Amino acid sequence: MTATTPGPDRRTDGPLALLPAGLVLGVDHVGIATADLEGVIGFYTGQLGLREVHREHNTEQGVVEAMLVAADAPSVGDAAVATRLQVLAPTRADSAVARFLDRSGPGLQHLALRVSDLDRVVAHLRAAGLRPLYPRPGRGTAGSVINFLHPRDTGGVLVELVRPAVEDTPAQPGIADAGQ
Ligand code: V0V
Ligand code: CO
Repeated sequence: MTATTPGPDRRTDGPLALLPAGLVLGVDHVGIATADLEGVIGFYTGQLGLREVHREHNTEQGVVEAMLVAADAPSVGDAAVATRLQVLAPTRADSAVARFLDRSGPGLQHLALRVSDLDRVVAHLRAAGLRPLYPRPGRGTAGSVINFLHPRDTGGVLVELVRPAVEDTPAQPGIADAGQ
């Protein structure tokens, strides 16, 4: 059986014909909401050997967030290429994470897909009739830019679209503008 290699010309019909290849790169991270940041981090680092590679206070989102990676994740370049866990604790009562905790309790809050060009993906989604939450990109972790799709539009999962900061983006064969 011959392996098929995805390429820029692989889409010829159907809805995906509108989405250029090379824009959606994979799962960047999964977001876990908690009121107990240190407790959750302690579980994943202590029991499962993950390591914390980043932490910051995002005032726009009203969260403190920590990024964790598996200790044995591939280290091509750096941890930016590995799928991560993002542990989020609210810093104000009106933040999205605080509302999530009030309604649902601690647990999985969002799924983040890594994209190579956020503007193009958002434009594609708008053209398809979807409603990304932000009119302009928001500020994400470590200098990334982000937008979200409401769970009502996705079958129940809050989907984040994240374009990593340029220096965190591994080279993507065939994506000429990935570093811009
Ligand atoms: C709400 N719902 C969810 C949900 N949040 N369903 C699944 N996962 C979630 N996280 C459902 C809820 O059960 C209701 O379902 C319905 O949506 C309520 O909609 P709503 O009235 O719009 O609810 P709100 O006011 O809680 O707002 C939800 C949205 C909000 C998605 C609009 O959470 C938001 O703006 N999220 C984007 C920002 C964010 O999440 N920031 C934290 C991560 P029924 O009852 O209608 O069925 S920050 C981050 O990841 C960063 C910085 C990074 O990665 O760099
Ligand atoms: Co996130």
